[in-house]
Amino acid sequence: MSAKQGQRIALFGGTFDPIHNGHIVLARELAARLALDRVLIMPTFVPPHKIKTEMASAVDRLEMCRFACAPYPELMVSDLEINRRGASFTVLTLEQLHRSYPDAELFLFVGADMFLTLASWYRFADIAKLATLCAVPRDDVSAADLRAYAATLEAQGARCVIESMETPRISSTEIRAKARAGESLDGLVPAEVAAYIAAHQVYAERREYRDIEEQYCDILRGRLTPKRYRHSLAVAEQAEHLARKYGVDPQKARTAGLLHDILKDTDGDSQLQIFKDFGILLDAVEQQAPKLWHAHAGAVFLEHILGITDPDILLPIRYHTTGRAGMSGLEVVLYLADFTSADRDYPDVDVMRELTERNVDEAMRYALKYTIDDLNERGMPVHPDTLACYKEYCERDGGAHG
Ligand code: DGI
Ligand code: FE
Ligand code: FE
Repeated sequence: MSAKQGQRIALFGGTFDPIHNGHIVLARELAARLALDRVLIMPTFVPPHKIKTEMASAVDRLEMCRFACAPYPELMVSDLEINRRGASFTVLTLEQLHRSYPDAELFLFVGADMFLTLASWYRFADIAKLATLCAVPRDDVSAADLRAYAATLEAQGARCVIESMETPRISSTEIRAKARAGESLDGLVPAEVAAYIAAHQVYAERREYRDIEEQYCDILRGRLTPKRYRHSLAVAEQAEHLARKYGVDPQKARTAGLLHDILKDTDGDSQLQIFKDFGILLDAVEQQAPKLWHAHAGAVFLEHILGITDPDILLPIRYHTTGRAGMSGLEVVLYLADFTSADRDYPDVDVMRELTERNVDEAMRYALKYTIDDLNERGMPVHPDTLACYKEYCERDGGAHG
């Protein structure tokens, strides 16, 4: 992206599934009225488990935007959010734009219904500092409604612009239905977009959708080295196997195994940025041990960026490196799967595998002792969670033997 300093740049985000003439008219009209140099049309990433079957792929949504915007120099398509492969909070996207264009004045277009919820958006105060907020009234949300709400936002320091204008009433839902039925999309989308939809059968009825796991794999391939990717697949297999054996949910174990090292190959600064973005403070040992970050940052990333909400999946990932006192069955399964997956080849991996098959408590004691001894030898700090976990399993042993 290239933009001169001091430019006026607007962010126009949405699923754009597909982009249509209403979006184009709106973006161009706002660009004219607000004297904008550029409007960034930014299709949002949709996490795998939230994709509805009739949705177009991210690639198709992006391509359709590119075709639609090509004739207009003031419109520019941005793949920033889709390339991040994670749902983006508006504030994080604005911060990134601010870093890219430090002297630009930023504007944020928000749909009329969403505008009325702005005060509750993540880090709204920072959004308000970064951009002027713009909305356009519609049939169901009047200019008066928007202005009244804007006044409450302005009282919190926001700058707002409410612009009334005539734009074609077009719905993406209706376009998808027509496309599926093979009806003409004339007047609804630019001709190039209609041609793309037809040529690629973007909304065809019999479109096959890949399952969620395959889409997670896509995301992992984009973030991990080939070796670490293979490790993740192996841990998923082993976690599923152990889950069946020890009576916990095999599907959840598999998902946790697949995703447990998602940030292992992400650089330290980016991991620290994730902690910062979500207000997480590292404890003393974590601060000294970057190797521990990927588990904690990974869980935060999966929760906030990929939108995974199930604690049964998040907690095993959060604690897969240190363990902790009071681990759930799924946490133990992932912890042991990481030690015993098919790709592991440390000296006593066979002992570890044998114990894991035979007795979970003994396996945990062995793995934790191995880790603690190894860290001690290398003069590295052992995390209190690791020690508390080890202590718990040692006490359990005491109980078993009277
Ligand atoms: O990510 P993996 O390599 O698959 O495995 P992991 O998540 O168990 O990471 C192991 C690394 O984390 C290894 O380099 C040792 C380190 N580690 C594990 N527990 C502790 C620890 N480092 C410190 N400083 N303290 C710990 O308690
Ligand atoms: Fe790990
Ligand atoms: Fe691992």
